[in-house]
Amino acid sequence: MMTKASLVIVMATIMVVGVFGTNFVSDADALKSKNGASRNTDICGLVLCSDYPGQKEAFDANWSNGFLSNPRTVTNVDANDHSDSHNTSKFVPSSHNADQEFPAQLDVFIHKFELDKISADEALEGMTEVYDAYVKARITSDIIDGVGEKLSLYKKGTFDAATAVEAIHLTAEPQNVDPEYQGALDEVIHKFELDKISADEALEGIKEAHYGFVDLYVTSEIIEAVEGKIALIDSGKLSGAEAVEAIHLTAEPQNVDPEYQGALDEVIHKFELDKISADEGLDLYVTSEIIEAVEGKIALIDSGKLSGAEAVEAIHLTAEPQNVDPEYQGALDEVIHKFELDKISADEGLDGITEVYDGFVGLTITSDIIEDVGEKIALYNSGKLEAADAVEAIHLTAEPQNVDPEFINAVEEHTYQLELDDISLNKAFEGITEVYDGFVGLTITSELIEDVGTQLAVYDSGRVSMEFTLEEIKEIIEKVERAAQKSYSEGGIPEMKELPPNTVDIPAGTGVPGCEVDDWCYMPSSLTAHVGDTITWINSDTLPHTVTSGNADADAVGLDVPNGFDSGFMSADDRFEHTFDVAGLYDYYCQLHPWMQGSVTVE
Ligand SMILES: [Cu+2]
Repeated sequence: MMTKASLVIVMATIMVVGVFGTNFVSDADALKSKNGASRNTDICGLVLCSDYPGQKEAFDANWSNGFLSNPRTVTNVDANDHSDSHNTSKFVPSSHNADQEFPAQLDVFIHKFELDKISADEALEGMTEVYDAYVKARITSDIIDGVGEKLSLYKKGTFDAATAVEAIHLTAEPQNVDPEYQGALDEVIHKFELDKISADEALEGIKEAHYGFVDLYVTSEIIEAVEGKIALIDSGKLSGAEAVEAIHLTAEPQNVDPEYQGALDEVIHKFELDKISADEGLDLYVTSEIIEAVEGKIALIDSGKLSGAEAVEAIHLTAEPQNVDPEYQGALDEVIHKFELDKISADEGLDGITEVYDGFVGLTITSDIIEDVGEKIALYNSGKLEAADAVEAIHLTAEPQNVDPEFINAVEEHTYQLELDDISLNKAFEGITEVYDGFVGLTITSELIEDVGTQLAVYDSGRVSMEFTLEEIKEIIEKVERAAQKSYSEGGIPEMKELPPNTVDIPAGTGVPGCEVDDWCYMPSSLTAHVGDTITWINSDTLPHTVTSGNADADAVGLDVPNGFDSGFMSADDRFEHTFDVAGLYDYYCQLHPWMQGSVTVE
């Protein structure tokens, strides 16, 4: 059993404390200091100073320059001479970008007030004029309305001048409210975590910072959520370190899931190491989608539907949804791999796959991939897919990232053979149609497969020729391929794989020009061997390649070269071997991608 106190300690140790430069002071008078450089506000125009290029110093300099070169934007308030404050503004409000323009207009007065160039009353006078200009132009927005409310609170005497300026400042820049608020709370919470203050002192400080905002009538979803926690403290449901932790997480919702996962992980890890049994509870009134999903699992345990280790595993995966698909894929792969190695039959493979599937469903854990595999199992059970077909369909469904490469490989086997004059147009077309029907028959599809299907349907309608359709299909595939190859080649020079001696790798990304620049189309591109040695080439690309004697400009290539060789079409993962019985220099290239060149020197 994990107590709340120990949970807080766990959380504290995994916690990353965000400390803002902000130093929120609830007394608005204190916001205005004697000189601009040590102002207690961290807002530079519309953004936090930490986000302003060049930060506070640059903002102050830019503001002064802007003011000197374009005093019009400062309306009727002159920093050095207040006597001309009756001058009217030439400023004309616009409606299309009011929420940028309006705060910027107010900012001029706020900034001058903060730099002690004008009094709070003068600032309010200028801001009232800006506000009135918008009201007169009948331009409104949430921000303008919010500022109007603050101005009327000032007129009613609810706010003194300096408080009103600060309230307007935050109202005009709602994007800064949460960061400022979080920063103000963080400062107190951090002191507590460093044991500099007690939990009670921390709660006092939190309330002070919180009510600083509430008293300014400034609010946000986060501020309201913290208000809820403070109400729980006042009602006695939360107290001490617990309450500080609840407020900390409420104020920084982005930290809830990582912290929750970390706390669960600690417990789960102990269980996995057989150090404890599975039983624990959380009661900080902090929630999230993940927390609610785990709550659902706990309800299943309580209802007796899940038990012991099963329940721990279900909660583990629920708390870390990013791990569901990899775990599931890994479990399926184990079974599928055995089938591919002929160690089990397709029926046995399906039994294993079904067991894995039922295992996840039994834990009420699911995902798009798990559901899609479930559909394939149902198709097999209904007799619509045969065992071996079903295994293949499930394999591709469980690893959707492999669908397009497999499809492309299968289609290109036919288009390249046609290009090499090994088969006729009719035969190639027939082969491609079969590939398409094969994937559709396995109820496996993708955008690429659907696009190819559309071209085949157009051909079936009799409106276009076989040549035209084939060209269209090749173009569709090449587009997808170019995108994939481009992303490979943008990865720079691939790392040299650890291969047995006398082995040459054909890396991914060689199907588009570029590999020749740094000479990695074949790796290594030149190799020295001895008479009688056998060299092996491995195609690690998703595209087919060849290893062919000669080069694109040679009169004779492949087997027409004395002691020459030719791999023919090598699909992904295919290997080609050649034994060199005669000493000499052997150039070779790829017939499909002639920029790919390599050589073997035989001594
Ligand atoms: Cu090639």
